[in-house]
Amino acid sequence: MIPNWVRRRAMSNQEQHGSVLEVEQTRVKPPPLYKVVLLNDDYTPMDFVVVVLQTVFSMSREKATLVMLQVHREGMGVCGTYTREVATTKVEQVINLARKHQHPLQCTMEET
Ligand code: TYC
Repeated sequence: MIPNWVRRRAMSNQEQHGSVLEVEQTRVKPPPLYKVVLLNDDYTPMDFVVVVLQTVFSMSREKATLVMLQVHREGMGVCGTYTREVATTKVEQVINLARKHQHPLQCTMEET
């Protein structure tokens, strides 16, 4: 399968080959990826973290529980790896949900 980051350039080749339309594929550098990292704190309820992981990262309840427990025990955990724009949006969604419910839950992103 051709990855998204392969720029497809349709090039009219009329000058050289009459009316034949050729498609030229140019490989470009893949975009940098970012890990979205969830941070532990002493106050955010475990159930809330599980719901956030299910909602923002489309995790099953079981997977969300595993990630939440990992963050609880280790201090931080990776929720997923995304392009910069998607990672930024997910960090904002987590922080906004936490703020709305007055929990101190924090989330950040770092380049892989
Ligand atoms: N440590 C929290 C508690 O004991 C639970 C928690 C888990 C909080 C993960 C944040 O990212 C977090 N209630």
